[in-house]
Amino acid sequence: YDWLEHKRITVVGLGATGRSCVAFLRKHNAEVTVTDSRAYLDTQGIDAKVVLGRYCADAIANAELVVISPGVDPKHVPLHAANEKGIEVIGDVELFARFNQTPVVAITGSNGKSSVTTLVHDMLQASGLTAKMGGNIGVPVLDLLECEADILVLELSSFQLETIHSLAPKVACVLNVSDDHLDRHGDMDTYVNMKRRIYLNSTFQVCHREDANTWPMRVDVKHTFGLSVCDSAFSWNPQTQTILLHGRPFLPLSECAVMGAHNALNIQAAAMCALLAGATEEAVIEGAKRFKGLPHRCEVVTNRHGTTWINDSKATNVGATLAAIEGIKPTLGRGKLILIAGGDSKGADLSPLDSALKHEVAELLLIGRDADKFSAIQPKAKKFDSLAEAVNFAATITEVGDVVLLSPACASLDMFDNYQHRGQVFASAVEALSA
Ligand code: UMA
Ligand code: ADP
Repeated sequence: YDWLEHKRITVVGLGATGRSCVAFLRKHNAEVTVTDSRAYLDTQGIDAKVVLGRYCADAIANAELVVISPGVDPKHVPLHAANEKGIEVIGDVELFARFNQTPVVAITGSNGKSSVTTLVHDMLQASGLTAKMGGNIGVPVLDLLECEADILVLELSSFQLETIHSLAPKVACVLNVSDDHLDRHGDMDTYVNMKRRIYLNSTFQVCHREDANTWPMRVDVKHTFGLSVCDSAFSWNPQTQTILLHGRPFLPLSECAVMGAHNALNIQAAAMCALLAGATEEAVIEGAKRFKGLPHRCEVVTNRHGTTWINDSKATNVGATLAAIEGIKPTLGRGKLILIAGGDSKGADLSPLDSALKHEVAELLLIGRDADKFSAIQPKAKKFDSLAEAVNFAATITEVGDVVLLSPACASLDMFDNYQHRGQVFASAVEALSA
C-alpha cells in the first residue's frame, strides 16, 4: 500500500463506488479529490476535497491517478489533459485487483449476473468455505479487500470491465450476451469485447456453448454449460427437465424453486463456477435447491381471483423480458399473458421482441419514455401515464388463469429512482386493487 502514500488521486463519481474509493484511498494516506456532475449530494463523512456540479477538469489534470466510477461515461468527463499527460485512468475493480490476494470468481453477462453470483456464493458457503460477494450486485469491491474470506464472488458489469488489466480470477464466466447499454458502448462488438475482458489472466473459463459471444479467445480451454447435448460438461435434458453433468442426471429442475430454461442455464453456470472454485457436488446441489430467486426477478407478487401478478422489474433489457415470457409460457395453460413494458430502452433494438409480442402476449400495456418504440412493433398496445394506471387497467381485463407480468425490457430511470422502486410501485398498485 506504500504506493498510495501521498499520491494525488482524483475520484470521479460520488455514488457507492466513489465513497468506497475515497475511504480506501484515505485509509492509505493518498491525497484525494472527488468530483461529481451532480450538484446536490450528501457529503457528510467524506474525507476528501469535494467538487460537485461539474467534473473538475483541474483536479483531473493535476492528478497522478484518476479513478472513475462505473456509472460515469468517460466520454462526458474532461479526460483530455489526463490522456495528454499520460495520467492513468482506472476503475475501482482495477484498483482492487492491484491489492487483492484472495481467489476470485468473476461473473458477467447481460442477464443473470446477480442470480448466478448469489448461487455461486451459496454453493461455496454450503461447501464450508467462507465466501463473500460484491461488485455490481451492491457491495463495492474495495470494501471486500480486507475482509476475512476464502473466496470472493464478484458480479462485474461491462462498465467495470472496461478498465481492468490486473484482475486474475481463478474462475471467470460470461453468462450470455444480448443487446444492452449500447447507448454507452456504441455497438455490439465493443460491448461483447468489454464482457470478454473478464477472461484476461483467468485460470478457468466458463461460458455458454450456444452463445459464441461468451467464448474466450482460446476455445480449447473452456468449461461450458448450455441447453444442447454434451457429454463432457453441464447440459440439459428437455424431456425430463433435468440438468446433466457429463451426460448423467445431476439435478431435476422440479427440485428447485426457480423455473424456466434461463434458470436451468443459471444453475448450470453457477454449478460449474462453484465446482472449479472448490465446492463439492453435494453442496452445489444443496445451494441450487435452496435458491428461491431474487426479488424483482420474475417474483410472484400475488395470486388474485385466479390471476397471477409477477414483478420482473429487473428486466432492464430485451433478453431478460424474452426469458421471462419463455419461462412463463409453459405455465399459462389456457390463460392469457398481459405484459407491462416500457421505460428507457437505452438505445436498444427492440425487434427481437417482435415475435413474442405478437404471438405470446395477448395485451401489451406501455409506460415510459420509449413506449412508442414498442407501439411501432405492436400497434394494438395501449399507453399509460403511470404504472399504477396500467395495473388498474390490467385488473379490468383479467380472467382466471391469466398472468400479468411487469417485465419492462427497459431501464427505469425515466420514471423511477431505480428498478427496485419500479417493482415496489407495481407491488403497491397490485395490493391496492384488493383494498
Ligand atoms: N452519476 C452522475 N454523475 C456522476 C456520477 C454518477 O450523474 O458524477 C449518475 C450516473 O448516471 C449513474 C448514477 O449516478 O446512473 C450512479 O453512478 P455511480 O457510478 O456513482 O454508481 P454507484 O453508486 O457507484 O454504483 C455502481 C454501480 N452503478 C452503475 O454502474 C450505474 C452499481 O450497479 C453497483 O452496485 C455499485 O457501483 C457497486 O459496485 C448498479 C447498476 O445499475 C446496480 N449497474 C448497471 C446494471 O446492472 O445494469 C451496470
Ligand atoms: P443481472 O444482474 O445480470 O441484471 P439478474 O439475475 O438480476 O441479472 O436478473 C435480471 C433479469 O434477467 C431478470 O428479469 C431475470 O429474470 C432475467 N434473467 C436472469 N437470468 C437470465 C438468463 N440466463 N437469461 C436471460 N434472462 C435472465
